[in-house]
Amino acid sequence: MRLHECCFFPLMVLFTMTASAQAPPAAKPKPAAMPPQQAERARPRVIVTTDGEIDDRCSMIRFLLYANEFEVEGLINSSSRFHWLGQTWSGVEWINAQLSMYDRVYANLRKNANGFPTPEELRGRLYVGNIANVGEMERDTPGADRIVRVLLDDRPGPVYLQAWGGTNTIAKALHTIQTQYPQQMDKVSQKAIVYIILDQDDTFRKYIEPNWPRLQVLGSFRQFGALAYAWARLIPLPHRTLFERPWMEGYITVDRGPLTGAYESDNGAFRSEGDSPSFMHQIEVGLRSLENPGYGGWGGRFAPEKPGVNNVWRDAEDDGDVYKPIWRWATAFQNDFAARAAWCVNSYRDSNHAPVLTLAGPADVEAAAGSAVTLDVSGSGDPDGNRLYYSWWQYREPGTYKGTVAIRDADRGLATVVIPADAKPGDTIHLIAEVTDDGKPPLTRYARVIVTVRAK
Ligand SMILES: [Ca+2]
Ligand SMILES: [Ca+2]
Repeated sequence: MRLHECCFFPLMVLFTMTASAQAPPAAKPKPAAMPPQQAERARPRVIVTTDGEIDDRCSMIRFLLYANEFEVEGLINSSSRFHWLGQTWSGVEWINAQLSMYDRVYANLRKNANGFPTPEELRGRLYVGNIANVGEMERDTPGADRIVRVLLDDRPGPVYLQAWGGTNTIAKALHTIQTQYPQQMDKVSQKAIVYIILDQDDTFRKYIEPNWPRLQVLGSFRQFGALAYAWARLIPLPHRTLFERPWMEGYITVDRGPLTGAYESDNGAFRSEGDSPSFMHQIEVGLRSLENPGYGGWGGRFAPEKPGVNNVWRDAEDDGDVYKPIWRWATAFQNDFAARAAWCVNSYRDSNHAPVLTLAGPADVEAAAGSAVTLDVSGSGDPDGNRLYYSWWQYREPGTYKGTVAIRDADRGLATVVIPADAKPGDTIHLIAEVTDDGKPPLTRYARVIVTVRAK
């Protein structure tokens, strides 16, 4: 192991000590030497459009470490109001350069998880989109054409169109569909989901929003800031520790091979990955965040912008903090990033892999006020045989019941929640099982049970 075990995150030590006093020892299956062959699940189809800013380049390294979680249908250069051809433009070769680094760690990544695309497959998905100017959506480009082909194909959606820069290449593709295949607009409105970071040109508000009123758009117009250049001001302690230089050098950028070695840190610290929420939203960790933009997950949480008028969702707040829907998960997603950085150089046996949660019973439950609901993930396991620590908690903001519920045995796999007497029929209560292993780094997965209150 090359991990620096001396500087482990202090909160986890505290959490581990507290939990170990109460939690029963979990069964220790024999650690496997290879990634378990899991049933093939449908992976989200994704298309990245990027303006190549330094923080896009940081985000792309994280993206490539998660490439097995997606069907990568396109990696497309686009412009933004910050960058276009000839204007602080980093060229189109940087993705190729990163794929060369990916090539060098690919064999090791495959030892640790199934489904990583070959470097050749990813190279075959590189396209140049609309880069000639800010907001340029007149030219036919290979990038825009690629988006058209994927949206019109016979395979099911959703297809996530990620705007790491401007939405202009996506807008060009949608305009082509509107003018050449108008009978396909309903299908495409159902199939595509656009995830916008910041809104970096005027093609969304001027073209996409008025012409595609039923297309689902997730606008991380402010929330992405938690992972952008101002992270040190917006992410509170103790999470912030996992972005500072000692942690980044200890777990990501040093001794983890050429891919994360190419990470353009800020004097050793996390620089900015403002665009990462657009794909972290689609990493399946059990939070059910793809079911409804209001549920929330690693890519943030959203609320309808103009209900009944359009299908645009934007930055929701947790506890009055627009950044919290992202930073509340930061310790977990940074440790997950660290595990994947270690996958680049370590064998399966010397790496950590996430717990696999098993929820007994339905994830959607109806219960009357005053009744008790059993919450059971006690059948969960860990592919490395790690011990598991459990925390059940109420994610209050996505639910319509705004009071607090009491959870009995919240630090056990098997817990009970009593539905409060003042909960009204139709109210919803979101309960999260957060399950963390004792591997290095510790890895977390989740289950979400949504209780809908019914009449007695
Ligand atoms: Ca960008
Ligand atoms: Ca593990």
